[in-house]
Amino acid sequence: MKKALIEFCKSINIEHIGIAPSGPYEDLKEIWEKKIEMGFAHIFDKGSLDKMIYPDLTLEDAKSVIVCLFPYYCGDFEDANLSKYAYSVDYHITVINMLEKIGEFLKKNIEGFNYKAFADAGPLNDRYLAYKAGLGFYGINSHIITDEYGSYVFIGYIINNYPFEHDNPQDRTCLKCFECVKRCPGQCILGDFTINPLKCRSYISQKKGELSGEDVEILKKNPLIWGCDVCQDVCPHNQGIKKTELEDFKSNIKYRIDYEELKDVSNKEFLRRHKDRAFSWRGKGVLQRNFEIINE
Ligand code: B12
Ligand code: SF4
Ligand code: SF4
Repeated sequence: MKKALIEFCKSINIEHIGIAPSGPYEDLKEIWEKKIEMGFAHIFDKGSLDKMIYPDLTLEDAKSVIVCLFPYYCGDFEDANLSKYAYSVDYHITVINMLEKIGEFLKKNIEGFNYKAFADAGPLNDRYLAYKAGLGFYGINSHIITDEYGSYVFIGYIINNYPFEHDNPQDRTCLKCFECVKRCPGQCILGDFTINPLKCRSYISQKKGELSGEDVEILKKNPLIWGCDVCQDVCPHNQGIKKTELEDFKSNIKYRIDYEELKDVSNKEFLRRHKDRAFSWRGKGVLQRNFEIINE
């Protein structure tokens, strides 16, 4: 069945697929408890820690987790002011659609097959699953990195009740050149494969309301009004990589929002135009504020 699953995934352009065990993930629990101790956990809004460790709290008869990567690199644009992950239609939509295709295929081929598919907003830790499923290795910048597509890959997974044979993690990490640590605008890459998310420019660019003086200084260090790509752009694993083959991530690209649009268009109209984009979920006010801070 695993062979049939891999074949099916290839037929819909998913090259990176692996199987993670269905937990419990005791090693992740330790990492997470450390994060809570350091005061970094409250922004994640992840529901209960138990749900992250025990997949059977989400799917009662969970036996394995199918994990897939979705490459999204489609080139560099000199005058971009949005982050690469937000150039295309919102990846949550694309990834869930593709995972649902896999779920439907397995439902037709396995009696009693049951599953739940997630991307980003699910109960488990996406990077941990990709690591466990052998799909990539950890970078000091905390990303999951692949040889072909670098770290510009989204992660999605399907908790399911079929005991697919697990894959093994890759026994390697990134090159540890520490270029990401040196160049990070928030100086928040801690050197142990984790970051302080509260000082991450990506987080600050998505924060609502008035920013602290320190946050403003961090924001000013880079021209992107949404997200941050510095720790990926400088990484040697992201040089000379392949562009995505996925239609959704290479077509209908929007890498820049002009100030006139932010200033002159109502929030309602802005959302009508861009509601299928990852950069729009906080509304246009946050983008306008960022633009003004960065270009003052
Ligand atoms: C909250 C969140 C954020 C927060 C906090 C991020 C953070 N690093 O903590 C903010 C808003 C800052 C953020 C920013 C970004 N995010 Co984000 N984010 C998430 C989310 C929803 C939860 C992450 C989380 O729980 N973090 C807590 C820390 C402790 O966990 P972690 O970094 O995910 O993974 C750790 C564990 O797996 C652990 N670990 C476990 N086992 C092992 C084993 C070994 C050997 C090692 C070394 C480590 C290790 O170490 C990892 C590193 O800290 C995930 C999706 C999800 N539900 O998992 C996406 C996710 C991590 N984000 C993603 C992306 C694309 C981004 C941005 C690049 C967006 C942008 N361009 O602006 C930046 C990158 C910032 C960075 N350097 O991480 C992708 C990453 C894909 C990838 N290839 O790794 C994810 C997986 C979404 C997805 N489904 O594709 N994000
Ligand atoms: S996304 Fe930007 S601010 Fe966040 S860790 Fe990477 S380089 Fe630092
Ligand atoms: S820039 Fe260097 S240290 Fe940072 S993730 Fe890439 S290889 Fe690792």
